[in-house]
Order: sequence, then structure tokens, then C-alpha cells
Amino acid sequence: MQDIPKSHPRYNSLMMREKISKAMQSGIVHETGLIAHGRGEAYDYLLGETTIKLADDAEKVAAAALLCANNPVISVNGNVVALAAEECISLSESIPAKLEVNLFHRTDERINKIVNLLKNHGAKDVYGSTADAQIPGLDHNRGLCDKEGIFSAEVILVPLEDGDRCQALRDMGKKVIAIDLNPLSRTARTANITIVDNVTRAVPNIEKWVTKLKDENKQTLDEMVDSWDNKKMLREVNSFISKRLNSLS
Ligand code: PTJ
Repeated sequence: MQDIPKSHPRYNSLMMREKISKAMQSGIVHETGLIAHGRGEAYDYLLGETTIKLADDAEKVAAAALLCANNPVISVNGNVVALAAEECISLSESIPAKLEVNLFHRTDERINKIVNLLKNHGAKDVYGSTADAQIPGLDHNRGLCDKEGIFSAEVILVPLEDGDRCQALRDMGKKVIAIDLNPLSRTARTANITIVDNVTRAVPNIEKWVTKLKDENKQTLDEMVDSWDNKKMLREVNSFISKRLNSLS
């Protein structure tokens, strides 16, 4: 890792770039993951590189949905483990939820590398390599998943997802929570709950809410989830960004 002084005004952003770049060299991140990261960075810049109130609200409702589920799953890919492996493991333990590796550019080699990385960071069980089920409506590799994991989950947290898979999971009747810095993406518009925040901030913040809501009764949590208006929240995020741009120009 390059020696970036903590005093550098763009320290966090540069550290993320270093992590993504190193993880690409080791085969964890697909090369197109660098492009995806760049798009995310641009939106993060527009948001002010901070968790805005609207994202915090979504993170709270996401925590409620995950706590209410019988078999919740956190789906991870190359970019997510490069940036937030330990945070995902910690969140999965606090809910508790299963961790499953589900890749857009799927190869057995990448799946095994990511499973091993998570295990080396302390994850006990990691799903995704059995691939004994298929998400209907997706072409072969992208639709592969585990019967005991994503296939049978009713609530799935999908950080950095592609819109097709998000739609296919919804078509299966699942509740999808997406983390996507781009409020205009198909994923953002398709998910039940969209968290417009950086995965590095969103995952620990969901865990903060899991800890706070753990003893809340199920009816209260269900009501929070049922009353969530995702379209309204996305409109408000777009309005937040445009007001911020106006105030800066
Ligand atoms: O590891 P794989 O094979 O599953 O491939 C993963 C990538 C990311 C390459 C694949 O899923 C992909 O191409 O994704 P997209 O369609 O480019 O979408 C990625 C979305 O994530 C974009 O809308 C970005 O704005 C957003 N994004 C990028 N970095 C972050 C992010 N959102 C939250 N936190 C980030 N750090």
C-alpha cells in the first residue's frame, strides 16, 4: 500500500483507490470494478463524501428489514470485499445473516479467492461456491447462487449490484436492499430499499442501527419497513444533490 499521509485532504478517497487497485492485481476485483468504482467516486463527490440524513434513514430501515427476516443474506462481490470485508463480516454476525459471494464476472477462481479472503478475515461460513441453484431469468453465470443462501433468502442486502439481478431477485418475491452511490441507476430504482451511500460508510452504519433496534418488537420493525417510500427518498436525494451543486456554483 502506498504511503499516503493521513493529513492529505483526500486521504480516504486515495486509500479506497489503493485498496481497489491492489485487489484487482490479486484477482479479487474484476478490471471493470475500477470503472464502477470511478462512477461511485463521482457520485460520492456530489454527495459531499458523507452519509446524508436520507441515507442514514435508509440504513435504519435496512437494519429493521434484516432483523425481521428469517434467512437474511448479505451478497458480496469483488469491490465490496476489497473495500469492506471486515465490516460485512461484522454486520453478518450482528444480525445474524449469511454471507454469499455472488459475482457479475463469475469464475471459480474469483469465487474461491473471495471466499478465502473472507475466511481469512474471520468469516465462519461463506456461501456462493456450491452454486446449486439458479436465479430465474438471468443468463447462466450471473444467476448462479446457493440454495441455502440467496435462493431461499427473503431479504438480501446487495451492495454494488447490477440492475438485472436486482430485478430478477424482486421477481422471485424477495426484498432487496441495495447500496449504490448512484441514485439514478437501475439498481437504485429497482430495489425496495436503496442506500445512497458509500459501502464503506453504509455497512458499519447499518450495523449501528442493528445494535440499536435489536430489542425493538417485530411489529414496530415491520411497520418501519412497510411504510418506507423508496421512490420519494430517491427524489429527495436527487433534489439534495442539485441544491448542493447550486450552492457550490
Ligand atoms: O465483482 P463482480 O464480478 O461482481 O463485478 C462487480 C462490478 C462492480 C464490476 C459490477 O457489479 C458492475 O459492473 O457494476 P455497475 O453496473 O458498474 O454498478 C456499480 C454501481 O455501484 C454504480 O452505480 C456505482 O455508482 C456504485 N458504486 C461504486 N462504488 C461504490 C458504489 N456504491 C457504493 N459504494 C461504493 N464504494
